[in-house]
Amino acid sequence: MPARFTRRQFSSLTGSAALAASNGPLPAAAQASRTEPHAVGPKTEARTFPPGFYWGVATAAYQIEGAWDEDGKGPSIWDTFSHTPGKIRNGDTGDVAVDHYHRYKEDVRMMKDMGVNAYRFSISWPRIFPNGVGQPNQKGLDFYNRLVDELKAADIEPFATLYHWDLPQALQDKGGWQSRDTSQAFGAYAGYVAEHLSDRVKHFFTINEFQQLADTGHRGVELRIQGKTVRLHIAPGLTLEEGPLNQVRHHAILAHGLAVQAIRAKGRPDTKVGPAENIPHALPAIETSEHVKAAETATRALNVHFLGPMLEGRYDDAYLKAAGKDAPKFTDDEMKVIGSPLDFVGINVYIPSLLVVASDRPPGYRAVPFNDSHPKMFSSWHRLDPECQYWAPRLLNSIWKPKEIYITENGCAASDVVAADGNVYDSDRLMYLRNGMMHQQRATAEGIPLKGNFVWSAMDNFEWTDGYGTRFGIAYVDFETQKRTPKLSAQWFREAARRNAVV
Ligand code: PNW
Repeated sequence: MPARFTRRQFSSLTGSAALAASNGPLPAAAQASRTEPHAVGPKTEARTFPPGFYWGVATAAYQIEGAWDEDGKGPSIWDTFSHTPGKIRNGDTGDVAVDHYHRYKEDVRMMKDMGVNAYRFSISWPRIFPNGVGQPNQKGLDFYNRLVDELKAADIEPFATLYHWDLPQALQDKGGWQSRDTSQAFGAYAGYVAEHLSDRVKHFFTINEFQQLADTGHRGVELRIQGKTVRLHIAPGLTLEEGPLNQVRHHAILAHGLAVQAIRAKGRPDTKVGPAENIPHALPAIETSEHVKAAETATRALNVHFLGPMLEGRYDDAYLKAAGKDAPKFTDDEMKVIGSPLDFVGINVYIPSLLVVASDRPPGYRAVPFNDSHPKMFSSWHRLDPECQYWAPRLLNSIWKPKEIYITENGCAASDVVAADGNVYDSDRLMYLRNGMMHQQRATAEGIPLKGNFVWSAMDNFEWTDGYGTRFGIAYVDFETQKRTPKLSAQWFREAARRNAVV
């Protein structure tokens, strides 16, 4: 069964005949209002994105590929973690996932049908270097060659992420991100991939979500959501003290910088590179210059470990002072590498870290609590604030002025089920994406260089410690049969992408 929209699915939902039949013709008042000066109607000009905006979807290797030990792939820390009893809900693993390794052609076709013009996927480091370093595995590279060719043939722009958490286990066994050698190995791997793919892949993201790599993997993080504490702890599942954790954080940004330099050295001259960071940021409670300034100050303070040093080439003095003996060990040369100039900054935008107001006292802002009744989406940690999609790029832009910005992830989980008519009516995701993209559109209208958005995710997949219990796709996947069914949100996406506007 090819994963295309069936004519029946489309016409039953979007066809005008069906609409007229179920809802009747537009009431006279609504028709008349179209000609009035303050008409609210089907005009979308005001919600249009700049020409060339990328309407993308995103995935990650471990979450979709499966084929965990095929064609010479080495094990990653996620293979180890998911094979450890008790780590993943229901004992799920990514061994098969959604079998994208074998079904990539069908998946590219489905994305094309969903109106996607850019696809962010990640490359599995242990497929290319089974031991992390040393001899590359040609069969692993071949998979990505085939995928990229398929995307190009479908006119979908490939955006490749080099690290989406699946560190080769062989490197973990030698200290993982606690060792500086891992940063060096990542640089070499990035250069190798750029050398072989940059004739077709023009955009590379180095590392996905530095805080998850470092903090969530090496200590665990806690959030307060609706009055409850939510704890997240992912592979390799270590619990480090502050000093070693700061060193892991440092090695992650060093790896990023070494990858940027390797891509410049080995890739084609027109290759662009940047990080994909889950930018912690503050929302101003009220949009006045003093509260916005407070949100800027807070956002800068929230980014002292990762984006700050990457974009400024130095650690914040107050951070180093406060860390004291736990501060990372680093050299001036390393800071130059970390601050390597970037072509763009990718940001995953899900939740604000803080809601702030201005304060006369240091540090110049005051966090106000989120109400226990503040709404959330289906994931335990997912506080709902569509405004993020405006404030994250705006604050990133005003603090660091990157050349270009991409929203590399934006989406939500939902309790999706297949209805009797075969459709998946993900009303909450539809609401979420539409509202979020209104705020992205505002950012572009104000001149913020936001060039594209990648919905997380193209299809349901292995949601890390939640296993297959939390669905993020705009296409539904039956995990037994691997059948793909684009959801209602995919139909919305297709129409919005076609009109390059929020609809
Ligand atoms: C991201 N939070 O993880 C990852 O990049 C994806 O692989 C993942 O599937 C997706 O978002 C959905 O979870 C996040 O607590 C995990 O704010 C946690 C948070 C944000 C992103």
